[in-house]
Amino acid sequence: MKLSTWIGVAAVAAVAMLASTPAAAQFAKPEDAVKYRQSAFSLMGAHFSRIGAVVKGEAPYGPSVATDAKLVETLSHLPFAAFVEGSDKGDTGAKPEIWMNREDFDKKAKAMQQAVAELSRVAASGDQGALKGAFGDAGKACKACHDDYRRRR
Ligand code: ASC
Repeated sequence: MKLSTWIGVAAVAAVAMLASTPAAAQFAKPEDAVKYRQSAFSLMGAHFSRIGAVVKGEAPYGPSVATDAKLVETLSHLPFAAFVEGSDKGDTGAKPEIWMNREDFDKKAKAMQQAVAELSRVAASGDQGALKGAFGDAGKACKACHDDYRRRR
């Protein structure tokens, strides 16, 4: 095998190893996982709220809607790998029920990811009339999880 082929094979193997690293191994301490997911949710909330302001007529409709929606879509893929075992304690609003009903939690997470992907699609299409509905659906998907799995703080 040529050297360049070997380098290619090694690179693919390295990426595959990184991608399959268990989520827990990506965080030195449970608090790091809590901080990571809170950061992602905080950014999601900030950009989602900006779209909310447009939907409510408090801010003008414009290209920022598509940018904000794309960010929310991208960010929606970050938090869930950080719900590692043992990170239900400390400064977190995550209820222990997440780890007791992981399948349902993951299902709701996926539903949210699909709803914000649809919101992003609508926002990118420039169809202003469809924005409110897609925003509402995404908000409902956020809330479905919060109702069951987020502690009031
Ligand atoms: C937000 C935000 C949430 C969701 C949720 C939707 O802007 O910070 O957590 O929307 O309230 O129901």
